[in-house]
Amino acid sequence: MKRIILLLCAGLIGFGLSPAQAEESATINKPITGSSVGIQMFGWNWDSLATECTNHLGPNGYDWILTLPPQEHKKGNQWWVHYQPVSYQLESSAGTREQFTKMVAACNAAGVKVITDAVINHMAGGNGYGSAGTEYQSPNFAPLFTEPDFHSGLPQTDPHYCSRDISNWNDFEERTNCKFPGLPDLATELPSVQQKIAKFLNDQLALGVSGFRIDAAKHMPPADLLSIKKLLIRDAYFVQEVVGSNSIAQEYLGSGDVWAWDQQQFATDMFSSIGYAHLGKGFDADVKNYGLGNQALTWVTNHDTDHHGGSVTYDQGKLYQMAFAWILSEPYGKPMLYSGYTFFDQDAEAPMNANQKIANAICASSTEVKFNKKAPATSTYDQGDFTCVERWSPLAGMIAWRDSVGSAAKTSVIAKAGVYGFARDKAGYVLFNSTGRTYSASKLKTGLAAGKYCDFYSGGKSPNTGKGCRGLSFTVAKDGTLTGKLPSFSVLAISQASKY
Ligand code: LM2
Ligand code: CA
Repeated sequence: MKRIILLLCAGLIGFGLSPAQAEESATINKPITGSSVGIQMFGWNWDSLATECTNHLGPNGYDWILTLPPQEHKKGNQWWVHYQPVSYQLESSAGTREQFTKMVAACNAAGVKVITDAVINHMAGGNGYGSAGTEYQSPNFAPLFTEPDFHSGLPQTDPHYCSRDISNWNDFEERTNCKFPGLPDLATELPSVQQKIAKFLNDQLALGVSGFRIDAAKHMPPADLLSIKKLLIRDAYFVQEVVGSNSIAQEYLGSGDVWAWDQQQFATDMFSSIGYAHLGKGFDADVKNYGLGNQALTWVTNHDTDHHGGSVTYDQGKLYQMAFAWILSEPYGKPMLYSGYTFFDQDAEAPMNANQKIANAICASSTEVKFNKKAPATSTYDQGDFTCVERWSPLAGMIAWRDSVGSAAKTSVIAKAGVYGFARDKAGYVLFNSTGRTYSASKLKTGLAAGKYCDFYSGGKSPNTGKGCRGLSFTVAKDGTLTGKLPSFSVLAISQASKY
């Protein structure tokens, strides 16, 4: 994609923009497609994120980041206070408005789009059961919403009136009008409420944000989200959180992209324990039933599954790293990786300063997962370490591999006892060994031309000369087959671009 950006820049410079401004504008307007790679940067404050975009996210090929919710939130030592807005001021424990603004500019200049988490279904709760939700708004600013702006504050005759918590999570009226447990539910069908939400999102768009993760989208009617979208100053990207079944997610395809929950289950099944990667064999058949077209984001874990359970995590060491490599290898979906911090208490906020602000993120020097040498499917992080997934060189290698195979179709799938692999039609080959033993591959059909190939996962071609190989080397025979040894808990990723 780099060449396209340069051309766009050249065009924009013609309109009087500096090269930096042109790069920023090209980044903001670059669409998120199947060839884009995103990463959720959970628990990162704005200052740390700004330097990470410049030094690692941009250089490693990440196209977009998902940040913490940027608005003022309820105070507390738990990460989930960010999901309880008390005003729409861009002031949070992750940083001030000024720091946020600088971060967005730095990321755009590094070619990394900024998607923020937009908590617009509700405001902060507390012991607020039955209340209209106004009492928990910021003491620092004039209250944003008044009682009739909440579903619990509507006349009881209003069809949208509801003052209790959701108990049936799939019923449309209940899941959209009642409270996400304890959280005052905004009457998002009201134009006056929609305008306030749009103003909040427009404020961010004006600062260079490219789009939003719509938090709790399942709890707002798609029609309300579309109305809000129409009030925006630009065509912003929406990815909607519709937890659970794909059939409900399908209702939201008119207002943006969604996450593929069934795919995440596959990642969990394939990489939570040693020796199950071969389950990937069933993935293509499963995808056919998703009904999400090309609007699905694929993922391994997010802040919810990371803290509450239900996914592969950093605890799984090398298997965790392989799970990310897997979503980067499949042609299906728009992959989003996850970079967070380690914890013993699942409610714990990222490490904070004495002034109750999130501390700067510190990355271990390691450029890959900190795995336990004796048990590579476990890890050796200390509490509060940042995992810094965006710095892992095996994944930077996989991003380069993904770019190099483009949209080539998947062919020649093999699956046996913890091993899974496939070709990307004449363009590349990938193989996963999730077992604790070396796998001796014999005559695997790669469809690649005969020659020597350098593996992207273990190091890739030398970046300086483009000639030597820093990783493992594999040979493809005249008949297009590969025979060689793949180490335990590892991935082989070669493509036309890694021939040397
Ligand atoms: C989401 N997606 O749709 C977020 O991904 C998820 O992280 C949010 O829940 C949720 N929706 C609401 O925005 C998190 C966290 C909850 C937490 C809420 C609100 O997973 O545990 O709920 O944020 O902070 C907490 C308490 C809960 C209490 C509630 C209200 O855990 O027990 O309910 O606050 O006081 C009475
Ligand atoms: Ca709602």
